[in-house]
Amino acid sequence: MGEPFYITTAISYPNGRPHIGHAYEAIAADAIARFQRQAGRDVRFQTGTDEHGLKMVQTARKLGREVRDYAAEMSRYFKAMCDTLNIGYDQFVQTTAPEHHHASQALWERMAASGDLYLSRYEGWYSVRDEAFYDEAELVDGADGKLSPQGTPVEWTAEETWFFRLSKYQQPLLDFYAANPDFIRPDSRRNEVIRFVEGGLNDLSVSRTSFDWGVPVPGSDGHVMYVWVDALTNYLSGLGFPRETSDMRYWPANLHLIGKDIVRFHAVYWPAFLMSADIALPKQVFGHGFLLHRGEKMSKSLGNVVDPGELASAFGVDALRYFLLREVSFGQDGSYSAEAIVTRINAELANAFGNLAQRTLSFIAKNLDGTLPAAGRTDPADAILVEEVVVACAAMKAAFGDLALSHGIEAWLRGVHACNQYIDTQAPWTLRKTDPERMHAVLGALVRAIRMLAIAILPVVPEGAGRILDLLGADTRDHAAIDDDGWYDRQAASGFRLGTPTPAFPRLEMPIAVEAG
Ligand code: ME8
Repeated sequence: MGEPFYITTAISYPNGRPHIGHAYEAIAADAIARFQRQAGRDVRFQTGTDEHGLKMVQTARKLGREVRDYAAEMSRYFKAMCDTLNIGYDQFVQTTAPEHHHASQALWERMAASGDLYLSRYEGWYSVRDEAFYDEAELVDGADGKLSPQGTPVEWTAEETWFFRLSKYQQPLLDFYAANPDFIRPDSRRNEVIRFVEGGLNDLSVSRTSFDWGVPVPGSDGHVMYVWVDALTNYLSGLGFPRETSDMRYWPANLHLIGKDIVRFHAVYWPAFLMSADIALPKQVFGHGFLLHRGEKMSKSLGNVVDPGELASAFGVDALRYFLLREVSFGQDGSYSAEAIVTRINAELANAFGNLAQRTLSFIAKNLDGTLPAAGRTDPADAILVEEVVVACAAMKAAFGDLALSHGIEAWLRGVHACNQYIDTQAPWTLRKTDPERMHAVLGALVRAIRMLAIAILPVVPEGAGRILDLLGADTRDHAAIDDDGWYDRQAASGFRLGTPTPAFPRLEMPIAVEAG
């Protein structure tokens, strides 16, 4: 086993079914987890649902449901989404689990032992939609009163609560950001956080008494923890904290992958809680952008909240995964629509790569009875092609290692395009009659290239790329194996035979039903 790599998504509020934003985050995290596994890391990938808080209470009440049952039911949709989208998580945390309560109380007790918790009276603004407290100065004027900086309604709350001495951590946090320039990414988020912390930190209200749906504060009847205190603790509770389990080797986390709207909680509150509890800080928080439908923010009232399951059944899981990671420059907002998905998938996945693999492999199946031809008469163009693909795959690896996902896929496409140009120039279908020896060498170079390209793109499109590799009998799928050019000769010498391929990445048609929404 290699060095541990612990990646987490945010845990989602199960106050409704998952939407495409949840799917986007899960897909990105899954691709990174698969990529790091290929690179030999001992990966732990965690996701889950954030089941406490006033938003859950109010939603369940509106629906006339028991909040516990409602949370449990909706959480199942999030799990099902992961199954549908090929999200290979290792742990799915639900914050209503007794072990999670226990972990949150253990963290609380450590913060109390540091003298960082005290009882006082809270009076201020709260947004239930964001589950966040805001300073008066941060609010903006809306048509019907004050709104949070995120544009959500706020209400005045006044109650006795526990406070966390966040103010004490202003300087330690600024020092930490300065010493760890990669802690918050991308840079735009980092600058926002630094400006916010430099502006001064007020102590944070960390318990509520006006409802009881949450983790009870130890030794303080009537108080439940502020939902973000317990929610953030999921990253530890999922490893067994406070027990010294073997899974604790994954702490500190390498990457908390979250959306841009919740960077403050992860890059300010969470490290402050951990400093107080004397626990190591995560290595990186990456705030990805928002996914917009045709450039507009999704909202139930606009009727453009598309169910990721519907998108997956309309276009295919691989196609959805590829589109989202390719289309959106990681870290920025992105837009999706059925036309954009169909256009992108047909051009790149179906035509450029799928067709390359399908044409080459079915030609071998049909004309050579599935046997991989031995060397044949080589030409410098063959080695040049293989080298171009090696370089493209290496560039993709470097980009993925740096979370530049769409740039990585772009680099990969350069390898795919090189193959298509090579086919056009070498015209193996013509060589069949005129120069079979030369055709053998061309097919050999193409099979080598297709195998490397399939391994490289596997984290993005595990199903289709996996099928191509299965067909080639290529079992080893990690980066160490990718440019092992002994593979082809061994495989050809072993007498291996390809089966008849079916297209791994079919062309898409515009579905009417999805666009109607
Ligand atoms: O914030 N595009 O849960 P959540 C991309 N429970 N990402 C989006 C998005 C969109 N349109 N909408 C939401 C919570 N997200 C808390 C997290 S973590 C300890 C607690 C992202 O269900 C959002 O930024 O509102 C967040 O990372 C994730 O989806 C869950 O959002």
